[in-house]
Amino acid sequence: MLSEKNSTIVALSTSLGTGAISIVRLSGEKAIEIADKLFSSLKNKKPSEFESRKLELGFFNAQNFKEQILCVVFRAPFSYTGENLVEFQCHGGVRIAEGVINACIDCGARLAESGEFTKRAFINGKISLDKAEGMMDMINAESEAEIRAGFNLLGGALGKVATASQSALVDLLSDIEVSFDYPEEDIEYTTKEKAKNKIAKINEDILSLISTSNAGRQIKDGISLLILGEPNVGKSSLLNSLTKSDRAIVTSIAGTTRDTIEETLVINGLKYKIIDTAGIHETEDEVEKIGINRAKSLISGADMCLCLVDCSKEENDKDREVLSLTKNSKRIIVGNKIDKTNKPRQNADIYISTKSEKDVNNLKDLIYSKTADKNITSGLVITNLRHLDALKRAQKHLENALLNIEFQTLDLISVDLNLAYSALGEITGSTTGEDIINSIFSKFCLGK
Ligand SMILES: Nc1nc2c(ncn2[C@@H]2O[C@H](COP(=O)(O)OP(=O)(O)O)[C@@H](O)[C@H]2O)c(=O)[nH]1
Ligand SMILES: [Mg+2]
Repeated sequence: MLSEKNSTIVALSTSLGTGAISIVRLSGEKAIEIADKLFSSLKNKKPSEFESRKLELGFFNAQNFKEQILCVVFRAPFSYTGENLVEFQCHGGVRIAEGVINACIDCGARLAESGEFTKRAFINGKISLDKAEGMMDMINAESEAEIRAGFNLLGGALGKVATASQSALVDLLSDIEVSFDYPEEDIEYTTKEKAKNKIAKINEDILSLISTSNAGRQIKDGISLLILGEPNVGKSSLLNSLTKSDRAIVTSIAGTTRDTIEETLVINGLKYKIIDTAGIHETEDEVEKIGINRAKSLISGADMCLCLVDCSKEENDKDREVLSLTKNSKRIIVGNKIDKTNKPRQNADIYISTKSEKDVNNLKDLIYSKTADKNITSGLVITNLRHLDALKRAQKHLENALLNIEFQTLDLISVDLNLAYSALGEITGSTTGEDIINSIFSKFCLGK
């Protein structure tokens, strides 16, 4: 609920479990009043008398325990939520934090919902939706590239572009409004030409953002690397040696891997999703057949195929099939089992041995250099599907406006411009509906 602004909420803001300290946050109209009932400093001062943002040592008096802890008061609007906010920093441990929370609840607070502190920050204008999402992306990041993308969002890089495009649209809409007042044809004509150029410029800006979304998907989900090759060529061994794990079963029995196996790997700060597959060959085994078809069906969607061949042997039909299946894909031909031969008997882009680990690190470097385009490693990237969807809808309306401007009057164009404006506003949250806002914050962690 966006409307329930007045209740005072409380939650554990550090993670649940045993640790050095726990921080309990209390936010809302009665936060300081509640804190006054529970805490007094060593000098016998109450939180309402504390200086803002200054830690005070004192005693927390709950019904069942008395504990020496730290307390800090943030007064509205200069707090994370924009409301009065009190933080209690106590010794770590589930029971102590629980005691502090329960005491706050007994005094009139209620337990916060997931993301409710940040939702209040949004409602109070402390943070825009895109920034809040960037912060969450940083918290959940598994790679440096994700942290960078989250940091960009949190810094407002996307919000700035969206807001700039919105204000360009507002300018344009007011120009159009003026032209209604002077409807002589020549004025209409110049306004039309000007309008066309302005719309085209905004459209270009948005298209260039949309064009980063593939890189954004790769940053968030990982760049997919599909390992393909005949049975026993060393696919599962490669997955294990790239990820330094024993994730996939390795045996000398052909057909061991029947389903796809996925693992995550980070190379130079980029996340990769490695997929081990069933070996490609003719088989009567029904389960293996399904696995082989699955492997084939993944080829077109993979960001990169690693085609494994056994370079100690001559090329065979199965190798040829793998190479023909991937001929239109981005791929690296990897000659495995170089430890078994002095001279490779097949052409490959790189020769390695998963057994002796020879040149596996060079393969990582090669993978990185062939997949890390500049969209991924720098600049503003669209990593969030909600943002992408809003941009695409805005772009569609701008395109409509550009199509129609030739043979429609400007007042009709302004309908599409208004729709583009409101689609862009969904990014920062200025035009986002309550349901969507609630669903975004519900995905945040408790106490955030
Ligand atoms: N000599 C040698 N044997 C390897 C190498 N890589 C894998 N093997 C062996 O080849 C067999 C099949 O390996 P596996 O990873 O299960 O192949 P997959 O069927 O393609 O997944 C196992 O006995 C591995 O130990 C390598 O680089 N050199
Ligand atoms: Mg295998």
